Amino acid sequence: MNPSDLPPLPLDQRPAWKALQSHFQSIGTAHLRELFAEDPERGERFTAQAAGIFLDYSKNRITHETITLLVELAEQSGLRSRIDAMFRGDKINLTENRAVLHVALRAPKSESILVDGEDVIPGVHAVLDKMASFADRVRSGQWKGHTGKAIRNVVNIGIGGSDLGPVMAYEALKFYSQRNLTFRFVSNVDGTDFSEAVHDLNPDETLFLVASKTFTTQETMTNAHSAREWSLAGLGGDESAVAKHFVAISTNAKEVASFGIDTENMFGFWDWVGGRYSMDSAIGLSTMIAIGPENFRAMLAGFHAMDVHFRTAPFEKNLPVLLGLLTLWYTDFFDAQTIAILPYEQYLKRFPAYLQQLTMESNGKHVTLDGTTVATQTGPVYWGEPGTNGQHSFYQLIHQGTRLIPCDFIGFAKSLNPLGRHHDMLMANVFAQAEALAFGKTAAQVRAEGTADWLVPHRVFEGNRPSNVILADALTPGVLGKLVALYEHAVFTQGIIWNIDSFDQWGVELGKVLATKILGELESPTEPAMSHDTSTASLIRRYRASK
Ligand code: G6Q
Repeated sequence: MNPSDLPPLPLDQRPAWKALQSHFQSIGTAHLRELFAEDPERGERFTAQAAGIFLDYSKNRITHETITLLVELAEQSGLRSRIDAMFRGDKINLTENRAVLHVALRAPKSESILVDGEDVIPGVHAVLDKMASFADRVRSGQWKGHTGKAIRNVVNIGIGGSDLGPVMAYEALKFYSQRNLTFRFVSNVDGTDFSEAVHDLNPDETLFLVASKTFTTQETMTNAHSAREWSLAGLGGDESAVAKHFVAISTNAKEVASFGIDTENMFGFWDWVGGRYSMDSAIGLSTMIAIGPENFRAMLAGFHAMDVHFRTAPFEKNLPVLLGLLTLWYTDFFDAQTIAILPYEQYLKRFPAYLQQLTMESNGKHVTLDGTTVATQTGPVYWGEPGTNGQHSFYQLIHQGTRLIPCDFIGFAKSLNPLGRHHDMLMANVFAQAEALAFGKTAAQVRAEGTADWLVPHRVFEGNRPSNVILADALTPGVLGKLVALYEHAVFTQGIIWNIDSFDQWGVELGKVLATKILGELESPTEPAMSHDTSTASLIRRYRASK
């Protein structure tokens, strides 16, 4: 083992951590007004850019010393060697004994990454080519349904990582989508989700993409079976229709075949692709059908550009590292509980939901890799809405509430739908909100406006509320790839410092097991013998009595 691969000291014993603790005592209460007054150039200096993504992080409660110490912390945590280990294909997902290679999904053909001695890149490109030829056939109308009609509707059935990426990317890149095709996304086991999705669709023009890495997920398989029944009912019951109306995206050929889908119509991927990191794999088939293979490849190139930056840029200029470190700074030192993601771009309306899974499933962990309880807080809660809507609802709490909520504003120089003054208005709000949060409005300023004394406290804005502003030229497929990769690697950076496994998700297991047991009790024709607590048992009895 390379000495740099040795596990780091426990977080609270790393020298930079200790230095940050005392540094926090001196800077923790400093106001952004003072920080800007002391260093008028910080607005230019605390910025970084890479691959066309610009980050202004000057409105954070930091000084140069903060960044220096945070970067030292990253180094003392072994971030550099862990990045290399991920890109090399090492099995860094320790609890599942798996490599973590979403970066291979967007690597060019010329690269080579070995997993268990085998180069995975040729397989990645073979699947991409198969997806492209299928996507082209659907888009051109060449792929016919059972009755000879072209496909007009594509329904992705999947959940979690097999849904959130596809739906987010479809919404984000709708501008580039083929408009004579309708896309729907079914995820919830609630029958309403499926029923509403197909309500106005004709089975003979509808293609289902069953997206499930394991092909055993209860919600997805239940929806897929209902889709099968719905299709066959509308197509005269001929089982051979399934081949024309269902394709599978999975790693599990056996289960795909037993569902009745020809494995010829299966798009594979690999166990080294985690669900929440899978939108670049075959799980992105709906995205590719919507925007076309060329745009999909442009998206992958965007991801790759950010990968290269993350892997090679010095930490103090490294966008994902900076973003990850700043989040850790607020989470662990300011005790911030949440991070708001505020895209000022309507097409990014599902981006906060997507990041919720990426960040919270990855870093919502309470033990380190060696199984001991963490000494600090780990992953914060992510949430958000596209601007400007949030301004008229929850921004009140961000501006004047009692909690510190660091915000990421995301904006674009150009609108994809230029319309009168709309875009300038939209962007004026980005800059205004970040400015208002940082600098606020003092009692003296409020009084000077002639406000009655009793009203002054209500109208004061304390300010000192931190934010990042992320800017790009326009929301292209490539830029979307860069933005997602930016957050993926920021999550990675944090996970390495916290020394947790960002790539497992054991926390979703217990509820699944209990639900399976309870389902049997809900459906039992006779009163089931139950061993639950009294609350759960009486809820089950009440439901059984009234269903
Ligand atoms: C993501 C998780 C989880 C997963 C879903 C769907 O990282 O693993 O959200 O994507 O549970 O799993 P399948 O694709 O196997 O159906």
